Amino acid sequence: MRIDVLTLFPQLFEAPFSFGIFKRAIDNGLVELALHNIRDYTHDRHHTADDYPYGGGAGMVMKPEPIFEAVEAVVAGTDTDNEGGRTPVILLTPQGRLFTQPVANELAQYKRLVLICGHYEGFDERVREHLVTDEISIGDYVLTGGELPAMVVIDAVLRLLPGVLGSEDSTLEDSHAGGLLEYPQYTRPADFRGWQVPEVLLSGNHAEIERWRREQIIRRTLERRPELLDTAELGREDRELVKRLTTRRSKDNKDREL
Ligand code: 4FV
Repeated sequence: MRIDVLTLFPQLFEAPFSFGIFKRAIDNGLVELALHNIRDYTHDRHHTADDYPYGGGAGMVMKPEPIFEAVEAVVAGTDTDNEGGRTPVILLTPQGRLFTQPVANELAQYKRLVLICGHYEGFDERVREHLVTDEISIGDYVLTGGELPAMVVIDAVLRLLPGVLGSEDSTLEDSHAGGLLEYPQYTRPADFRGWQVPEVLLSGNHAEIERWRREQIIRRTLERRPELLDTAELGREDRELVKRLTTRRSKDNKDREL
């Protein structure tokens, strides 16, 4: 996969992708990360990439010209090699659709992605209207720039690509992989400060371990993110467990009220 990033601060991307898993993936040619400084597509002496908002108001707005020129230069003559159709040109913005695991899975299908990182108050609206194919938000909060959101998207997408994660790291059991939270994990020592690892995990009884883990997934999701249960694929046993746990919980609440 090739990811082109348009940013005013390309140096921000050096560190996160020059270690560990991503460095290996880039060195193994599984991933090509191309950083483009938006200022390189300005033509005035000050390399101006932002300007005052029409209609007044605080802050500055990113100018359309350098962003259009940068994207057109980056994607020029390349759309054809993307069986999946047009290369997604994605704006990182709080106004975008929420970034989730299913969105990461979707983006991981493409051979190319173009990510545009903003700063200041945001982008001239004509960038949204006439250039980008998608807008993504990593969450309902406001950051100083789109670089960290772009890194989040890159991290979540690259780890899904075949060969990026070593065999020991599987994405299959991730939280959210099946739309539910993950089961508790333990490693040695079995006794840490008197806190024991659950017996079942030391039993070697894999069927029992699988049952315990599934129950933990349901319990934890019900406790922390019950809304996820509405959209997840639940088996019959899962649904019975949810019913049992919710009835018990409402009974406990009633008892508490008494
Ligand atoms: C953001 C987010 C985000 C808004 C103003 C950059 C900042 C500044 N991007 N998910 N949340 N962007 O806060 O994607 O331009």
